Amino acid sequence: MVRLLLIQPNYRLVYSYAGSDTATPIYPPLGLAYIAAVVREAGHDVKILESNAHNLTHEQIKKEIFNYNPDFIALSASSSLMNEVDKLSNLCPENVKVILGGIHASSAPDEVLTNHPKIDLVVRREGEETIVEILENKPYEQIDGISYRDNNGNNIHNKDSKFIEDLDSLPFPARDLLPMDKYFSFEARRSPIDYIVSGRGCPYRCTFCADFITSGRKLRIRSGESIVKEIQFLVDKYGTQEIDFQDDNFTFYPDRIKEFCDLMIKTGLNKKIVWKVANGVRCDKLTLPMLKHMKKAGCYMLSLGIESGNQEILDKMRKAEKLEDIRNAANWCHQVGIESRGLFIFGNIGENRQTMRDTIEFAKSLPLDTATFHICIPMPGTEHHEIIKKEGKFLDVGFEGLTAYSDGAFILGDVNPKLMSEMQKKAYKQFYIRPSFVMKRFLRIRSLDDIKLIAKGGLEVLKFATN
Ligand code: B12
Ligand code: SF4
Repeated sequence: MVRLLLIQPNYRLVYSYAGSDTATPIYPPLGLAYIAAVVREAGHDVKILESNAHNLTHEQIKKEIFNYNPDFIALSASSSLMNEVDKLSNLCPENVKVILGGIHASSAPDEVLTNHPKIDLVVRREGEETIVEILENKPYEQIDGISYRDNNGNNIHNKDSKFIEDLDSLPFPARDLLPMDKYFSFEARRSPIDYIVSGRGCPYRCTFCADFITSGRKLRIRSGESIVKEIQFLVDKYGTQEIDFQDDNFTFYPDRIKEFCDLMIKTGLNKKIVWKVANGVRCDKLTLPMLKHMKKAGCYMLSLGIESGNQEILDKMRKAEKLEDIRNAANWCHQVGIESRGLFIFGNIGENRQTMRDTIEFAKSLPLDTATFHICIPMPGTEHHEIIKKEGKFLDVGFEGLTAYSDGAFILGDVNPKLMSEMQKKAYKQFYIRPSFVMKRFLRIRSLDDIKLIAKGGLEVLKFATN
């Protein structure tokens, strides 16, 4: 038996929603919780140090590491967290192997091994099987999906590990190792809120999206039965009242959605919790009957992955979707009473001021309840990143600059940070501060909580858009 300490870095050091600390949600690190569950099942001792939820200082983290005295320390990070990863790995004792997994490790293993000397080992893609092999001291050459330095300091990348085909066979994430009372989202309708991943991977090829790097191009889904079992467990154990699905492509298989919704209704869970998909669904996969059924099964909100209001730009980003699909989806959500949030990006391939204006006008023309306008962040491993490397220019913004509310990290054609920021602020102002929208929000007030939510959300957006 070995002791593994998993560390979730504090993402609030580099990321905030619309520039607001109080509006920034605190999410559980589900990837690490999956890893922990599997490691525990394999008979090892494991702890998750949630420095994000606890807002720990480096001094406190150092103390925790010392007290737990682990054999291995493993961290998870998105690209924007890599400077923090350096600081954390410097806190680790010399004799302890330090492992990095997650999206940045999977996208840029060479970068990690070359520029982050305290990281001994990189785990690419899904880590559940690989981590157990590492802990059980299998020789590195025999472990698929890892990258490491050989004795001469050369970077070695073993062949990829296989994706886990049967997601139902995984244990639920080890939420008992997480501070479950710390997670919150200011826009949740009910609390406590929890998060579920019901599928991994996506067959589409949107140029800006990094999901395929850890999860692959094939969508693997959990059965409706397995999801409902997890929801029931969360309701029983934590009194969960709201679920947010973090899937890459939740509605891709209509039969699975039907099975899930039928079970929610049959078990009565649709009366106990509400649920939403805030990470975004494809508009072309929604139908009116599907949305009606989802509403009956407890769904109250869907984020629509719209990205752009200009067809040519959608085509260039390989979204494989028509503006008409998007308009239908937004109208149907409105018709059945499911709130919709439009997710938009500025700075896509081929954009200019006019295409960004088209996006703002399109957003305003849809019956959306909310919208977010992100600055495009070309992440390593994505097609957009490759195109900028060849035809544009990356700006030196550091890892911290790789977030959707930073100033922008590249120049490509007409797209530059100044234009993206200007249009992002315009979009927030024009979308939220218009009489018809404000009126609609006020007409929908049902409780004191609604007023608080609208006032808080409104203030944050106003602050961001006007500063
Ligand atoms: C939830 C989420 C968030 C949450 C935070 C979640 C958290 N606790 O960190 C919030 C909303 C705060 C967020 C913010 C941002 N996010 Co985000 N987010 C996600 C999302 C949708 C789901 C993550 C998740 O839970 N996945 C499910 C679990 C099971 O998978 P996993 O985390 O990948 O873990 C598996 C493997 O990666 C691996 N693994 C992971 N960690 C480790 C560690 C070890 C040691 C090992 C062995 C293995 C391992 O094993 C796990 C199990 O198989 C992903 C998309 C996605 N599908 O993953 C984007 C994603 C990670 N986010 C992304 C981005 C760009 C951002 C933002 C920059 C966006 C912004 N608005 O500015 C910020 C940056 C925040 C930050 N600094 O980390 C990109 C990251 C690209 C990159 N190279 O960094 C992704 C991939 C989305 C995308 N389409 O491109 N995000
Ligand atoms: S943006 Fe959505 S549809 Fe496009 S590749 Fe990513 S997960 Fe798939």
